[in-house]
Amino acid sequence: MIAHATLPVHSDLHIAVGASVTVFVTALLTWMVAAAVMGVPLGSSTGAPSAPGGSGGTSPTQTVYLTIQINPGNGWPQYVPANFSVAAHVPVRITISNYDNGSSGVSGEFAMVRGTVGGTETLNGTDTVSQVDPATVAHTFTIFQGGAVLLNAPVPVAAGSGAVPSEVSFVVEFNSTGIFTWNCMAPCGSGPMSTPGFMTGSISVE
Ligand SMILES: [Cu+2]
Repeated sequence: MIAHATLPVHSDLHIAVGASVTVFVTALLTWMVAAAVMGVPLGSSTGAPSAPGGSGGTSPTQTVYLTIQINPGNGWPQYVPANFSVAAHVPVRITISNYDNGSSGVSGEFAMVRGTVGGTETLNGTDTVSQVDPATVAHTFTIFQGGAVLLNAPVPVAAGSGAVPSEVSFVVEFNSTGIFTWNCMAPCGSGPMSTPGFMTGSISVE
């Protein structure tokens, strides 16, 4: 009777301990991956490291991947994710994969690359450019500050049917913390352009 009574208890205890260890390890791994992605030094409780020590050290570049897709529900183009966080004072590489093959066209101002490191963006992993043909632009990734363009990255259309995305990649470094709103300045539709989560969103610089 006693053996029968105690065994299930022990068994349940083991399951409970195992589950909590699994949850803890999962949480730890999640934090480590997030910390690595965010460029936060492991073991440090504060982010935003300054210039890397030592000569010839590589900068702790963060990487952000954004996708422009057509929302299957309403057919609007949208950036995914639209809202994300980065650390201030470190280079951030933003890579945008665009599956939209429809051109919106932009004015010349928004066909120029502005505010990136080097004043350029890389197209499809090969061509480094400071501007693109305005007629080929599907969307832009643009940040205004005080009425001036702080950042502008034009995103060309995807070729053909859009099965293979066009890719734009650039590096930007935020010098101050805060919430930055980004917009697409290509006239891709009043709905998506005015709706957070589609062609506008926010970057939390921490
Ligand atoms: Cu757009």
